[in-house]
Amino acid sequence: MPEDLILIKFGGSLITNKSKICSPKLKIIDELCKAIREILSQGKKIIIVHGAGSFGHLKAKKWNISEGVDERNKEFQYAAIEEIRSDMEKLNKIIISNLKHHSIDCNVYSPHKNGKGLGLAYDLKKDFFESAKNNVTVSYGDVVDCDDERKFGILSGDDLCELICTKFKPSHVIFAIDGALGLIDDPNLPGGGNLIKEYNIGTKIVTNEVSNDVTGGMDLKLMRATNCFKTGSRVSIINGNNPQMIINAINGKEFIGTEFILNSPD
Ligand code: IP8
Repeated sequence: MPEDLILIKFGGSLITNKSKICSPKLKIIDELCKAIREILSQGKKIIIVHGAGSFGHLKAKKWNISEGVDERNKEFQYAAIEEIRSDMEKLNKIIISNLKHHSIDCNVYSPHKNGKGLGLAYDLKKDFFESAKNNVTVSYGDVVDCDDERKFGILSGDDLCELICTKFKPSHVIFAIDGALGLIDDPNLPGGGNLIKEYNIGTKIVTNEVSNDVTGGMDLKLMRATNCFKTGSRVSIINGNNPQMIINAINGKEFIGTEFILNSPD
């Protein structure tokens, strides 16, 4: 396992205003990129995967893109796919230019241009990370084609994270989220529930995310994060609005968030 390869997922709600179409959160994107600079300066290699937020989910939901082709609406769907892919490229460019602003040069891996297949069936290419400029590769959730009757669908950034773990075995995977300090035991409890500091994988928790997401929201994230942990990576879920916590976690310092663990039953 490459000790120095870190995978960071920027959640879509962290980097965009989810309910306002194509609305980036520029300040937090800038702060996250600054944190990436610091992590790189410690000699780490980094893969960044970003979610879609309001650059992807709103139109994908309107045209049912995650369900595949609908013969009655396919013209509208294909037009929407063009728009979503272009919107995702715009969001990606915002992140890339921010990285550049912090003197970070990177490779971009656009999922729909480089592969096919939905969810874990996506054929992530071997050169995904190998040719990384300055040891940074950036990719993102996207609308991708597939060979079955659905013809297309959504590849979530969370799916990509699990695929990357299987192939490249990063030492640490960080899911940077918005809206909570990490995993919460039960968001329906008075006060919004309690932070789970150590999440013993497999433990059932309540997630109440009803959102505009066409991918699985927190449930998918939890499943993908658990599977990343099972490939041998360290996994943490951290509120990305305080990027110092990401740096602390990577450096083995105390941080606020959730650390995945495996406590075998006695
Ligand atoms: O936000 C979804 O990626 P995610 C991609 O990482 C699209 O789940 C285009 C909705």
